[in-house]
Amino acid sequence: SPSCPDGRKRRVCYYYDPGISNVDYGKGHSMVPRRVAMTHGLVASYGLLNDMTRLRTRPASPEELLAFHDQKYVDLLGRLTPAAYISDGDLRRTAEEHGIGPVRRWDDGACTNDNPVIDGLMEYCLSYAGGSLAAARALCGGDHDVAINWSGGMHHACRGHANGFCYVNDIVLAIKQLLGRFRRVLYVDIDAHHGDGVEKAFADSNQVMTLSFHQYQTDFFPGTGSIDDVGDGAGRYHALNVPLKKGMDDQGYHELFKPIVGKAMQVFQPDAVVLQCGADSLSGDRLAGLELSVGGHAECVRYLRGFNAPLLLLGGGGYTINHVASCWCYETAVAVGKEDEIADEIPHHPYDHYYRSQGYKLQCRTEAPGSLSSGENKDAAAIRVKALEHLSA
Ligand code: TV1
Ligand code: CA
Ligand code: ZN
Repeated sequence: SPSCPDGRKRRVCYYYDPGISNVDYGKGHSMVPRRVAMTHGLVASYGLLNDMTRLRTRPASPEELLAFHDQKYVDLLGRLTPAAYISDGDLRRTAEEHGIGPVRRWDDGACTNDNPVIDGLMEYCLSYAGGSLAAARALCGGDHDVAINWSGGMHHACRGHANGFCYVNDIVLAIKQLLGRFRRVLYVDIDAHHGDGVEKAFADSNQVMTLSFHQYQTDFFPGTGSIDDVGDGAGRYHALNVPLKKGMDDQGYHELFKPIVGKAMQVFQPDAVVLQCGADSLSGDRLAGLELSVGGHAECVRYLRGFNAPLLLLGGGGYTINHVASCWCYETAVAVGKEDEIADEIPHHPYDHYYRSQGYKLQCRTEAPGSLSSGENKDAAAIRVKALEHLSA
């Protein structure tokens, strides 16, 4: 029987490395990798693992990171441990030059550090990058239509620099892998933050179109991604940005997302699509202020899946971890075409106590956006017009 509204089954593969549950950015840090283990626990409890091929893959090799990152930075990641960071002054200075380790110290001795020296740093990087590379290879091989790595999506990492909780840019690596087989790749980024690292890596390319939707206001990280940033040289109009005000809800979001992504699909005609599914765009996130529901967020996945191009789904941000796991589990159901079959009631499983505050419900069924009264303001309408203009240029 058909598994989705368009009657076409999708062959889905899925990467998960249980080692992620031991990765710790430090006490009080916003980034909690355990949310990926929670997602996996939910996916398993709903029986969705039976609908996907599990990618049993090796971690990436340090050499594979060199497809984007520079040698000095990869060497640093390989040598950097919490103990070596403390005992080796040269290493400490090098790490801090590359954005890793405490750089901001407060008078009271506390320090905030987006990119800490974590235990097992290189293993963690090689695992999530290896997952995105394996997922990309699965799409290149043609035996899968959708490939998922919820531990990937680290869109801020630069060639030789950690940035915004991201050490290695698995997205750039995966897109480069896809370009070995596909001529044009569309990258769509629904994380609440601007996908700056990916945009910059392909800013002068007309083979990759990058399209980021993000909260944009003074003091919101990273501060780039204005509507007027459209790429350089041959890549002009192949980088698109859709800046959003905080408070943007499902309806307002999709009045932008669908026309803009639809037009991008039409004019760019990509051979493969990468969707960074950062879940910090959900309402109630601890860092961001957008107000998507799980249903509204997953609608982005459903919409892109409907174009039938090979689709790579990656994670990203997301700081209210029970919401993140609910969202990515539901999106896994969308990928395999079971979104109408999945019960809102969360099954009993080892992580179920995390969902108490949401009444043990996935909260995936939301009211259809009203068709009459538009929730849109003038600013959003002007952004849509400009973005569509960039796509016709
Ligand atoms: C340690 C402990 C680190 C508590 C970081 C929020 C923390 C943040 C922390 C935090 C925090 C940021 C900046 C700092 C500009 C920098 C995965 C120099 C309560 C994809 C990355 C956001 C988002 C970085 C990543 C941002 C992603 N916000 N508490 N740090 N200054 N950094 O603002 O896009 O989601 O916040
Ligand atoms: Ca984004
Ligand atoms: Zn984010």
